[in-house]
Amino acid sequence: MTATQYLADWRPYPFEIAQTRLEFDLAARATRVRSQIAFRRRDAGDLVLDGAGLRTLSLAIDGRPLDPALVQGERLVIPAADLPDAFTFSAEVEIDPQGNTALEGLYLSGGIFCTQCEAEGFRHITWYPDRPDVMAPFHVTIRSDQPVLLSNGNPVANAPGQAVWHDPWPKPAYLFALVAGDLVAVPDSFTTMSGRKVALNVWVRPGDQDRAGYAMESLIRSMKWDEKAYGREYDLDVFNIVAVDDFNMGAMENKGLNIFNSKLVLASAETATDGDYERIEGVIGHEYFHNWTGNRITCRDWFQLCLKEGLTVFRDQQFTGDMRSAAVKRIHDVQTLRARQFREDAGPLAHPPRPDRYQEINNFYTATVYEKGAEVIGMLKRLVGDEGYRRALDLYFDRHDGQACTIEDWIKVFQDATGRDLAQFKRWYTDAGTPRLTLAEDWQDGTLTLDFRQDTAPTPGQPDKPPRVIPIAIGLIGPNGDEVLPTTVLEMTEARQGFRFDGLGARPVVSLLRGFSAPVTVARKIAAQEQALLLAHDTDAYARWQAGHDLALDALVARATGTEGGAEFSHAIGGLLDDAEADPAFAALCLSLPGEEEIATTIATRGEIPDPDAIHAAREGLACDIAQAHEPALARLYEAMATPGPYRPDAQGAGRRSLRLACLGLLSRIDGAARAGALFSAASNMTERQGALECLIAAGRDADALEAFGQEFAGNRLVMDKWFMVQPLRAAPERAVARARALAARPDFDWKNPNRFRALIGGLGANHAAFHAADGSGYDFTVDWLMRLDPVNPQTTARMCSGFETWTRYDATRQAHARAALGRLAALPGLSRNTAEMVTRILA
Ligand code: 0A1
Ligand code: ZN
Repeated sequence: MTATQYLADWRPYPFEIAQTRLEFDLAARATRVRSQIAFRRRDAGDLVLDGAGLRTLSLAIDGRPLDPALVQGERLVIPAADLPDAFTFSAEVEIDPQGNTALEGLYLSGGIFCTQCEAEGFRHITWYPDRPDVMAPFHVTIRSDQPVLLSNGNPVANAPGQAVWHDPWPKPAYLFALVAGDLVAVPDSFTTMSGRKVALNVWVRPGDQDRAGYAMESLIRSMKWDEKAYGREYDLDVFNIVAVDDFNMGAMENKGLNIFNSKLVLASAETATDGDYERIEGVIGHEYFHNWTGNRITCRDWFQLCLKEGLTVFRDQQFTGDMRSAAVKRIHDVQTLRARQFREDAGPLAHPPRPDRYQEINNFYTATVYEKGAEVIGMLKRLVGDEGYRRALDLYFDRHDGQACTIEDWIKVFQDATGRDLAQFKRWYTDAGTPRLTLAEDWQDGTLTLDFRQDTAPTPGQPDKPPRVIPIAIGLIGPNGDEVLPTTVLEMTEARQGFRFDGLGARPVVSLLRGFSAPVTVARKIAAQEQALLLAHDTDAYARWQAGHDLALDALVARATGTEGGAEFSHAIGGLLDDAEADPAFAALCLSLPGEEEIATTIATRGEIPDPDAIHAAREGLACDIAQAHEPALARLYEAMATPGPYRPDAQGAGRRSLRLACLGLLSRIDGAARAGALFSAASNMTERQGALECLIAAGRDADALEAFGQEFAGNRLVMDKWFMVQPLRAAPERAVARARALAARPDFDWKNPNRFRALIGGLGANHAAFHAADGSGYDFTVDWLMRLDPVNPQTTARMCSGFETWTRYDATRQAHARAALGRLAALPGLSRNTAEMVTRILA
């Protein structure tokens, strides 16, 4: 059993590092790493270093060899008594990059040497204080016959067979990176606001250059944006981005040398969708923005992860909002938060944005730390205003540059910059769970009284939930559709609190939680006609969309639980379609019905047991009814939203294509997927081709298209990932598991590649009715593959366990199947610490 780490146990490291020198002699099976670390004592204590899976060849202090018996498992402890106040620790170790299938530390991806050190990967490279509060300048020498040799910082020397890099900015080991391989650069440059010329490179495999241009453009936009929006300038002579095919996550912000999953770099009209382009821009921005929020100012310990991640997600969301449509971006972000974070917060894996304990830190790169962490910052900004936010951020950068910080430091800069007491606000960081906001309204003689209550259900280890500060942005819409109160932020601090609005002529409709001003769920009684009024007239785009979404959700829940529903929604859609062309992206959002997972969550929240098959049937039925009721308008829009001319991945074109595909999705239910078949053959961009293919699969008319697609893109891994993903995802639930099994048996199901594994196993997991098949086949298939992957790649296995986090909300038969499947996984001999922690928490 692994030990739990506690926030309360953090102690300062007793040494600081003046410099870290590393020398690598790269070889696939036996890489030699020599290190020299210049330590200086700061406090009393032993020298404790971390190391895992190293073949240690020598250890020394100031050249005097150390007794190998000082190695205790994954720690090397050198007693304080044996150490002067300043000394150099040196080590030589051997590691096996080719055998490193876990993709943590130094590994090989398609012949390219690369690293992943966050959170605790550096200990797989050499002995080191592998903790984020120990920062040092790095001097790195790489010897290898690979043509391109990269590390962090600035190049010092570069000759065939050897390169030397120096990174002057003190950094923790998790930001170390090394890349060596046969790579080509797409180069450009950027001159910062103070005139520093920075050489930029996006490194890809030969032949992929023509798909790296968008990543480079996104990088330049990110660098400009951070100067303008936050006054943050880049601080080295070079900035390198490398794309690799085997990567556990999206990308990594290593100082001056970002390493990316190739799917977040490579894009062309023929191979990437509008969604892919938007993600590339957002993640390139995210990693770049980490240079200040994460690298220059890092985390004191891993409990503080949301200090860098919540803030950097918040910044990348702002960036995308500025580059594209802010309203559409906000709605997308709310959808993701609800789908992933609310679900996490409501189940056995719930934890606060700043957890106070963990077993395996890699299991805490979660929607709560990232996306809820960002929402919490959005609330702070709403509470202190734009000016206050800017002052606080300026103070944060001034005060903490070069430091490893905590959430307390972060909150204090807001207090100091704005004079506001944030003691109660801090609960958003320390308390898990999504508050539920209940609104009761009273109307009398021109006065509207809003009576709010907040309550949060207990979460694992946190039975009591004191009230939080909730910024509730509202507006009031008169019965004729006019706004009678513009956006006003109510600050709720009590468990129950009332707000009065006097002097109103007629009873208005409350436009609630405008802009999604707090990450809460809402319970209110509102008539369908009032929702329709908001959908038609609300001035806040999020609230408008939400009104339509709630109408749809109510209809779907009614249908899935045996009643009628959908007339009001269908009527409202009629109005929406009439002026859809004015804002196609928004119309597309409104036309896309809530997903089956969300319907299940809503039913469970109302205290009932969701039936996945009934939910699927309800959604199909409503889609069909809408298509039938509005066929002429949908058909007209489908034609009108064609985007002639060369493909451009901008927000405008993407908006038109998203409306076109929303119409196609509905029409395919009633035209035998004829339009989808035609579009699949005619489309020249991947957005429309994939969209059409998904419709064909859902309609069961996919054989020819899949064959053609598979042949055309057999040589393109990223596109074939789509091919593997859309089949289990879109297939009718009764066919999806069999389909997934057949795909898994193919020789090109390269399951050790995380993208391919996630495409197929995750594709099925996202098909709600198939994953939760009543006979347990979805659970069994998934667990069979998790058991196979765990010994090879524990991190990706553990992350994918979260598909099971909702298992207790289903009926007894499904629960029994899920418990049995998870039990098999738990019993796997040698189960990794990562997966063991996840299964234990899910079954608790
Ligand atoms: N810090 C990166 C994401 C990342 C996190 C963990 C990893 O390995 C466990 C890898 C990447 C980011 O936020 O983009
Ligand atoms: Zn990040």
